Amino acid sequence: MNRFIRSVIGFLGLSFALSASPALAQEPPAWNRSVEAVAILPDDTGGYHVTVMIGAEADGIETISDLSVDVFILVNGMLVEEQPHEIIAYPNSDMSSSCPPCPTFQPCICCEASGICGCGGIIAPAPGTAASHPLQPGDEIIIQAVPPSSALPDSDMSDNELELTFQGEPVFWERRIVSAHLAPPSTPDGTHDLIVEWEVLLAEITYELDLSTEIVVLVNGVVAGGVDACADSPFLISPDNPCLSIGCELQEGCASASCAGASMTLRCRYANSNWWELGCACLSAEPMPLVVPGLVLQPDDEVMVTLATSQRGTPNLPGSEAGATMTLTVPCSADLNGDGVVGGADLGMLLAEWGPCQSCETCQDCPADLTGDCQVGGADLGILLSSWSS
Ligand SMILES: [Ca+2]
Ligand SMILES: [Ca+2]
Ligand SMILES: [Ca+2]
Repeated sequence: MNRFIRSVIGFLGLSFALSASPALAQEPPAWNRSVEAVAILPDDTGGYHVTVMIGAEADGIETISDLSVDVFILVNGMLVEEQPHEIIAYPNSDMSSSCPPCPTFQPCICCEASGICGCGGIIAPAPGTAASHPLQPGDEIIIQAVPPSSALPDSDMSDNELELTFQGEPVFWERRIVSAHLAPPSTPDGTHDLIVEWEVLLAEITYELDLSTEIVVLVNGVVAGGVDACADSPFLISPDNPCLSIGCELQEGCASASCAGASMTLRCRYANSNWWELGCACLSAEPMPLVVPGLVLQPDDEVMVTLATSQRGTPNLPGSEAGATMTLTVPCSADLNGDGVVGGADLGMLLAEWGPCQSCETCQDCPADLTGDCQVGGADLGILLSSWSS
């Protein structure tokens, strides 16, 4: 969606220039679709599924607009698949609860009061009906997004085609949670901090991707908090050498990424993914840590953390949801004696309880088991020490 972001910025710049010059007429409405990215994933027949990410935008519309698109997939010049896709753009006055937010734009996108609207979405055939393609290394794949005659034409056709050479390996991207845990509060009625480490997997990407992510915390099914992983600037992946062509060694530089102004190098590593049981992929050299502060939790709460796609980011691929969600246990308070501070007395109680818990149904059963694994050990000690009252 980076191209989309750039085009929005371009539009804003143009609007400013026009408003500063009253002699010029207002910019007419503009519609655009674009091919943003392509994933090529193995299926269980030995062939490959092709999944396409389409961007759609409508600037300055005042009526419901048809942005439908026909997606054509060509292999070595032969048309092998056609996916008609309905996309409806609703101006702000028609926005309703039935119109989903980005990036799942199917089948509609909603436009903001500013008159600028845009979304990206994954176009993938439904499971079981997906076309299987017997791809060979070296095959030339072309994706085209063509407005059907019944829909509004594109104002810019230069971004409606994407071409790549199949290298014989899957092409995918994925975000996943490496670890997540709740820090116990330092007082009995205190709040919890959620510490999340996340990473990206991607292989054979040949174009820039925006993998910006938001952490969303659900408590008993209700959104209770969250944080934008790249609030100030998008998490952009810029491919350099495709990972698989240089092997699964700890090689730096298969791609680079930036988040909130900080740049990082991704490296090739062995990785499990949903697509490729043990393959190599570009991964961040170290998991990226994030903290969601100040969660008010009760011991019986069901806490779930999810890596959600940022509004501006490339959606996750269908099927990659498993690594993007984790359910957590609310830890007991590190203030074991309940005197309002974490200190030497609590440390003494923890050491006295060292070893397996006799029971661990509630925090009262085994207070020093801060990790919830029904034993008191080094991990619990570490949490207690990190909660130490200053
Ligand atoms: Ca276009
Ligand atoms: Ca205490
Ligand atoms: Ca424990």
